[in-house]
Parts: sequence; structure tokens; C-alpha cells
Amino acid sequence: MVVDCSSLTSRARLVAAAKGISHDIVNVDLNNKPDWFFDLNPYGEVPVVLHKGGHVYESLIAAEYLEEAFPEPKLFSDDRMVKAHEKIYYNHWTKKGIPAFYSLLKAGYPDPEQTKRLRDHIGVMEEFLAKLNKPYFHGDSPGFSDYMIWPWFERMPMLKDITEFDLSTSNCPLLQSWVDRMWKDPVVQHCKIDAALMTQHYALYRKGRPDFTIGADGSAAPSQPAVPEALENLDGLREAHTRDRQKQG
Ligand SMILES: N[C@@H](CCC(=O)N[C@@H](CS)C(=O)NCC(=O)O)C(=O)O
Repeated sequence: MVVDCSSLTSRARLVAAAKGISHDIVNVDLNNKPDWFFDLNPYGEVPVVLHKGGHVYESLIAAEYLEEAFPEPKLFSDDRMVKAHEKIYYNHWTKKGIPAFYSLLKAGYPDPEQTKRLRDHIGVMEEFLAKLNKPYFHGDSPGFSDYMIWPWFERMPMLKDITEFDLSTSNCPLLQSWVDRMWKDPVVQHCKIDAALMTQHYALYRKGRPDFTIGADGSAAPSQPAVPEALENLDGLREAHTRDRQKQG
């Protein structure tokens, strides 16, 4: 099971789809986090993967868990050096690219400083692809690193709607070709979120909190039906020592 929110494509969902893992999705309204959610992740963040009576949070750790627990098809290369480089690529995007992405989004207009910051980190991703000389960060086909980086590139049209940031004018032809190829990937197609709903979701980002319930009726990602009942009904998943937290208020 993947605990997630309806309006975003998560790394965990992409890996689960790539491996054909049969799973349920429970969407959480992150503006009104249920008590049980903190039993699963003390940070109160999605995604969380539930498997074999345990749960794993932090998107990279959860995705790595799925890669190891469901070895086929392998998304990482067997070659240790290739694998290490894939980690370098998505580590850079995670440490530098994602914060730059959200800083610009938070500005909510074409802020020159934040635009340059994001462009610089996109430039680093472009250089990675240039040195690699392969169509994907994984190599000749999409793999683990591609799915770790993709969710923010799926969000680029939304970023353009809100801040006018245009990837196609960012002088990154290799990355632009990667994006075009990724859009054709069946896994990406399966997980994709309706672009207009995503913009609707993030339009409130600057003012405080995005609307995390958008698309919870299945309209955002119709190919990935979410579990309708609240996880609160699944009491067995709660940790015994926190089971009374709600009652105590
Ligand atoms: N480092 C975390 C970050 C996850 C994260 O920020 N998730 C957002 C989804 S938009 C979230 O759950 N936000 C809830 C909140 O900030 O209250 C990860 O990689 O899993």
C-alpha cells in the first residue's frame, strides 16, 4: 500500500508501477492530517509505503525499499559504478534542484534570482546527460534515477503556468529530449496527474497550503484508483503505543 496525496505523482508510485506491484493507494489531505498518519511517519509527509506489516517513509528510502523487496524488473544497474552515478544525479536534483524549484514556485512570479538558481541546477542535470551520452539517466532505458527525478519535470508545465518558467527556453536540449521521452514511458503515463488539476493544487502554494484534496475523487490520476475508506478503519496498521492518541486529544 502507498499512502500518498492525490494531486502529485510520487517516486514511490512510479517505482511501484514500474515493477507492476499490485498496491492500494490511500490519499491523505495534508492540510488535515489524520492522527494515524503520524504513526506511519513522524514528519507527517507522504509518501509512505506499507508492506508486510511495516512502513517506510522518506521517498528515496521508500523507493529503494521497493527496489530491493521487489527485485524484478531491476531498476538499478548491476554495475556498481553506474548505480553510484545514478545516485549522484538524483542526489543533486534532490539537494539542489528541488529546493530551487519550490523557491521559484513560492515566489509565484518570474523572480530573476530564483529563475537563475533553477536554471543553474537544470544546467547541471543537462551536463550529467551530456557526459553520460545516453538518453536516460539510467542509460538506454528509464530506470531508478529517472523515476527519482521525474516528478518535478512532470510539474514543469504547472511551474510555467504560475511563474512563466519555461524549460524549453532553458538551453537544455538533452534534458528536453529526456522529458519528451519520459512522457512516452508507459509508467509515467500510468502515474500522470492531470496538468490543470496540478496547477489548481499549487496555485494556493504561496498563500500557505496547496489544496491536497484536488483529484481525490480519482479525476487527477484516473489510472490509479485510490482506496476510498479512511485508513483509520484499518486499525491493525496502527502501532499499539499510539493507538489511544486520538482519545487523549
Ligand atoms: N523528504 C521527504 C519530503 C516529502 C514531502 O515534502 N512531501 C510533501 C508532499 S507535497 C508532504 O508530505 N508535505 C506535507 C507537509 O509539508 O505538511 C521525502 O522525500 O519523502
